[in-house]
Amino acid sequence: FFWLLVLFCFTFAPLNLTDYEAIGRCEQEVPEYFNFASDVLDKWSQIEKERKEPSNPALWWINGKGGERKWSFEELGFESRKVANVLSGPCGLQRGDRIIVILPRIPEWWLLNTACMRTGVVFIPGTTQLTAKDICYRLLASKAKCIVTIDALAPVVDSVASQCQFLKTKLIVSESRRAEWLNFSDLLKAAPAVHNCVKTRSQDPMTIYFTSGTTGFPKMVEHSYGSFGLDVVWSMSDTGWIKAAIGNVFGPWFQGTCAFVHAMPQFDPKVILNTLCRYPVTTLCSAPTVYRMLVQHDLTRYTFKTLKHCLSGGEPVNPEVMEQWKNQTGLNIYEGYGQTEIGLICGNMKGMKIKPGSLGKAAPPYDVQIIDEKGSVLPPGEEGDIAIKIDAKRPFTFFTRYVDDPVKTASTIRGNFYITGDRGSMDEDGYIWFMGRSDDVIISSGYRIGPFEVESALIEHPAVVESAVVSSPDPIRGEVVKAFVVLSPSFTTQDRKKLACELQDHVKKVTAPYKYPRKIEFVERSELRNKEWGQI
Ligand code: BCO
Repeated sequence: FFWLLVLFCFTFAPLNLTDYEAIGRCEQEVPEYFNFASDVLDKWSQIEKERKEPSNPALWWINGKGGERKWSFEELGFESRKVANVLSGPCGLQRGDRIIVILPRIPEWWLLNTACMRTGVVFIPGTTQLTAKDICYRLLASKAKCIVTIDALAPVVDSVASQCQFLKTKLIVSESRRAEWLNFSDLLKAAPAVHNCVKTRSQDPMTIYFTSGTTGFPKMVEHSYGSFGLDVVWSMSDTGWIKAAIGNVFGPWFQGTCAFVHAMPQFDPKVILNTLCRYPVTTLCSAPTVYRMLVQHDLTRYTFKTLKHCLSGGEPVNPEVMEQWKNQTGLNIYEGYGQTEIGLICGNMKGMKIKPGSLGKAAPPYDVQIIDEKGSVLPPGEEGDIAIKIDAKRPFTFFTRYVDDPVKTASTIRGNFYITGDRGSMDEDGYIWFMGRSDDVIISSGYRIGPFEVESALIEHPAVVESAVVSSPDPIRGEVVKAFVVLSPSFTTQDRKKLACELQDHVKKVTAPYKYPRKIEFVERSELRNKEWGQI
């Protein structure tokens, strides 16, 4: 999305247009030094002052309960410099240190994100669905020195903090005080407003995302300062995912555009539809599952006065939902295909002919090809691995590495190509068609779920002897998690319906709830053996 948005809106960017285009096409070197806060945000702040007329806000946040905050680029700069002083002062963080930020969609998340750029502290976002086990794993694996969260998750952090030897500071965003935790608002009030942004090299680490794989626990995808544009852009992604960075930070702010945020405690299609009627949102970006849920409602009862452009990403969008959305709103859904490691890979750019069901064409600066197992490019129409040509130089927009995992990092390269892990084909016009994952990662409602993580959670329940977790088709969520479970002999007589609910609740407690198996099938080993031997 980053490149998609940047490309749409080059004209408005404060930096030199020709430079951007040339860098995007890999014809010009990436600048040695780049920092989004000083090189983009502070420039917009300057432009705002020179315009001497009211501009669109940089951030427009509402919470549906009357709470509202609007910040200009100048206000964003002022507040984020104070937060930068909180990080390097009371929190004791230095450039290169890592911080885990587990916050819902509240303005403080945007301030901390920007403050990390100003201080050179590496920002590691996490979804608020994380459990004690997930948080402990992330703290240990990342060696983060500081964690920031809210009241609801502070006790969860405390329950594992003693096992996390690298954790030095806990910062709470709350109106009340908590023992052993620094209070964000107290520190912010006292913090000085002057801060000099660090000079960062384009290749310096900026953000780390945890992303699931088929085996083992989530990997750490590292992005650099180099790897990442007058509209009101509402991108609904949870703050824990790269889509929030692309759609709610870098994309809109590169153009000097307003990032609109609705802090919905719970996903509710009616709230989304009413918000689109009430607020001047011009661009909407969300997972296809959201569109699938929205078209279940009678959309003719709602008038979206300003909505002009709809984007989707995170999972494939089906032609039926595109048609239903178009019939009811008159608007197309422009699908983007990407991943945590790379950002946007293919997309349906504005003005381009949309072929429903395809991922669109390669997004600059990428040369996307379909290749076979030897690394040879396949002709149009043939299925293979969706790959990105890297030639001698790795594109600067790529993640830098999987942290602490050089073997895994190397395994993504085949000859002159980066392997996405997805299968597909390309047609004669250069459109890419998605076929599925080449591994067992499950893409449900836009979430990437590793079967190993769900199996690990299930096995912790006394009723489970063994389990195998796979994807299962679903009309709304695209895919859902399905678990085949072999029960312990002492549980075989129990009510299966109740037991399935118990196992689902158990998984929701052990790991982030979005991963829970929405389908469970109990199987017996003998059944599997008999099936194998053809006796059933
Ligand atoms: O559906 P259920 O009610 O049975 O379960 C839901 C929640 O109720 C439950 N839950 C949440 N917090 C809980 C909890 N249960 C117990 N304790 C808690 N604290 O867990 C289930 C969570 O599922 P969900 O998140 O799918 O919920 P929901 O409300 O159905 O949301 C629907 C969507 C569409 C809004 C949501 O699935 C979503 O946000 N999907 C998009 C994900 C996304 O942004 N992906 C992009 C990743 S980045 C990327 O792909 C790279 C692209 C460049």
